[in-house]
Amino acid sequence: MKTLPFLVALATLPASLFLHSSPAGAGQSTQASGTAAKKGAMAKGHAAKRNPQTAAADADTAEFINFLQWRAVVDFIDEVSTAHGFDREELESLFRRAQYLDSVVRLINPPPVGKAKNWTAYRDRFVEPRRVKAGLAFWDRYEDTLRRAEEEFGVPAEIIVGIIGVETIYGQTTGKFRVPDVLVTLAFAYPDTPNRASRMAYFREELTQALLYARENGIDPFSLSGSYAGAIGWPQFMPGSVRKFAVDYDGDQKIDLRNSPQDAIGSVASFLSKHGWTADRPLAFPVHVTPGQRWSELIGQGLEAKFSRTQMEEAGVLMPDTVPATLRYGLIDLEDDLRPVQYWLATDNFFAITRYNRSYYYAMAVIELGQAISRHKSAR
Ligand SMILES: [Ca+2]
Repeated sequence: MKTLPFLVALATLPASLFLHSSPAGAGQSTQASGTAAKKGAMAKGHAAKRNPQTAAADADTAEFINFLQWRAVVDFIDEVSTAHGFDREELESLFRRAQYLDSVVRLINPPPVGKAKNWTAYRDRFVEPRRVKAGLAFWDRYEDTLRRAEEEFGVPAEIIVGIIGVETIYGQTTGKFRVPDVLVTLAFAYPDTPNRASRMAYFREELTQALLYARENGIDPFSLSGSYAGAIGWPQFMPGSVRKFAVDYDGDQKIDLRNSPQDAIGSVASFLSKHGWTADRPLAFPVHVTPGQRWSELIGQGLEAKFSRTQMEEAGVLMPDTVPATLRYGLIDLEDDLRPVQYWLATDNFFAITRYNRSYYYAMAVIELGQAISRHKSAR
C-alpha cells in the first residue's frame, strides 16, 4: 500500500495556522455547472448528495406519458436511428415503456441558492463509522485487486476505496431507478433551470450511450438500474463513462459494474488515469493566506491546477518548504459554519478526483474517507 505523500489530515492542523478567515470565494460554486460533466454531476455536488433510498421510495410518482407525441422525441429517434442504426420500432417501443419520474425531476434540481457551505457537516456524512467499517471489509476482501490496480494505473488503493465508499458504501446504495426512465425523463422533461438546454443535451447523449451499451451487451436497457441521475453500479458511472472508461478486471471478458466489485476497482483506477492522474504525485497541501492580498482571486479559477508555487506566493499564500516548485496548483477553500475556512493547494491528482464529481468538497471527502480506512487498517 502506498501512502499519500504530504497530505496532512485537517484534524492535525493547529488552529493557529489559519491566519485569516475570510468570506472570499463564497460566491463560487463547488458544484458542477452546466459543463459537460462526466456524470449527472451537477446533481451530485456537496449539497445535493441525497439518499437514493429516499428517492426510490418516491418512485410511485412514475407515470406513463405519450412521449412519442413529443417533437423532441421524434427528432431524437430520427437522429439515433440514422447515426447508430437502431431500429425505429425498437426505439418507439422504448419510449412507450419508459415512465416519466417526477421524483427524479425533483431530485435533480439544484439546492436552494445561498445555502451555507459546511465542510464539517459534508465530511461527516461520508467519513463515518458505518462507511469506514464497510471500507475495511472491502479493502481486506479485494486487497489483491486493489494492489493490481495500483500497480497498473498508479492510483493508490485508498483513493479507489474512498471513491467507491462515498459513491455507494461499497455497493449498498447503487440506486433502484430504471436507467431508461431516468434518462428519458431528464433528456426530455428536465426542470426549468437556466442550464436546462445543455443538461437535456447531456442526458440525451447519455440515453444514446445507454442504448449502445445495452445493444453491445445483449441486454434489455430496462434491466439497468441506477441512481436518480442514471449512474450505474458500485462506482456510479454514467453510461457514456461505462463505455469509455470501464474495464473488465475480474477476467470474465465482461464489464459489469453492477455485480463485479473487481470491475468497479479497475474501472475507477482507469477513469482517474485517463483524467490526468500521475503516480506518486501529492494531492494537496494545507496552506494559510495573508490577509488582504490577491490570493482570493486564485480561488474559483476552475477545477484545475494552473498556478505555480511562485504565483501562489506572490498572491499571499503561505506554504511549507515541502511544496514542490515543479508542480502546478489550484487554491481551494473549505468553508465551515463554525470553524475558520481551510485553504489548500491542490494538484492535478486532486482535480482528477473532481472529474468524477465536480466538487472539491467531494474530492476532499474521498481522500479523507480513504485515509480514515487506511489508518484503521494499519492500526489493527
Ligand atoms: Ca468482468
